[in-house]
Amino acid sequence: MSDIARMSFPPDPSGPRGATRAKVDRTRRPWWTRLGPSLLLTAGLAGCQGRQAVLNPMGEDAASLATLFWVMLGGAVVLWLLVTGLFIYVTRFRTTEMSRRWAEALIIGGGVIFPTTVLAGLLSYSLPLMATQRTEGDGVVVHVTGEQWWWRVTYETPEGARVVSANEIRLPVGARTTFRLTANQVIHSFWIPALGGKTDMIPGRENWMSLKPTEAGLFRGQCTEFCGASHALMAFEVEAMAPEDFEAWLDREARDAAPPASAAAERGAALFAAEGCGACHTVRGTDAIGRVGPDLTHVGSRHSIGAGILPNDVEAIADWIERTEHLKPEVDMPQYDHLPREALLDLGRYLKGLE
Ligand code: HEC
Ligand SMILES: [Cu+2]
Repeated sequence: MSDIARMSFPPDPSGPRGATRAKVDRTRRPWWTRLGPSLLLTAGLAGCQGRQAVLNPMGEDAASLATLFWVMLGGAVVLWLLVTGLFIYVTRFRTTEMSRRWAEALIIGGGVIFPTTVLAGLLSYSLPLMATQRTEGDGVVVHVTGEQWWWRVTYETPEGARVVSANEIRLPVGARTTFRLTANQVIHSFWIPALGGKTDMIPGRENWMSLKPTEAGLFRGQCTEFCGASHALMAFEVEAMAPEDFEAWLDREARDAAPPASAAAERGAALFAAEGCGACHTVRGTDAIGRVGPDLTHVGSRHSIGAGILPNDVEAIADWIERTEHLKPEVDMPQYDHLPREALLDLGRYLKGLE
């Protein structure tokens, strides 16, 4: 036995007796422990119900992908049964030798003709499914840039107006929307499982795709290309809404920021200016015009903050500003842990008020 093997498999101190006992224990295992695997499977399938689930399609493209998955799964099950059946047949029932002609027919038929037909069939079924995602949309175009580790989002209306936002995407239900995707510095990947397939975001290049939500709702998107320390903390909210609600929302999103509505929010706004937050953040209608971080003009109306990692309330915003580097390793924003909690809360009240 090598040293390593001895290290990882120390001899059982209780010797052979221990081994016998283990055997006895196994037969006495309570019946419910055998449920483990099926419980795991159930838990796994329960995951398919969530708002970030491929098998719970809320858009045209995701629906065709889900059908493709079930067709492939069905095909695989049929093939598996066929091969297993054949195997059982030749090992249990037909144990005499096969004639050479039969054997050759089986190898050529089962090993060449059959798989070629099945795979060609699947390919000709699945390839045309990509066409819709390559269909140009007809309403707004959404430009999304993968940043470190957040999403810069710009809506471009058919009239050419541009509305800047971040970390959240709103879409009209029933319309096909074009996404123009790129990245800053490293490759990211853009994926809204409930709505469709994913597309890589590559620095210096623009990829595009389109998506058509068929039902209103709040979904979750996620970066799906490892992009650094906080890759797993790079998500976003997607809200599919009725077309008229979407138009109204876009109108509001295009406006300048609301002025602070309370004394606390005013103190927060003053702190925002004094601490130099505006060097990195834009709040339209104020002196803050930075472009390093997310646009905060309407940050208060987003469903979450920090690219989908925290709820959007005064406490969470204060936490984010105080412990940014702790909440998101290697983040591009310094943390302001020197500020007293009350000041952080004022900042939170100001930002939450930017609806
Ligand atoms: C050096 C640039 C920089 C400075 C200065 C800065 N930030 Fe940030 N901020 C960022 C970046 C980058 C992000 C995105 C981080 C991420 O999610 O990966 C961010 C994110 C945020 C978010 C979350 C936005 C969203 O869409 O969820 C808030 C809120 C915020 N900053 C507030 C502040 C406040 C308040 C200050 C000043 C006290 C400040 N920031 C100073 C760069 C900066
Ligand atoms: Cu990423």
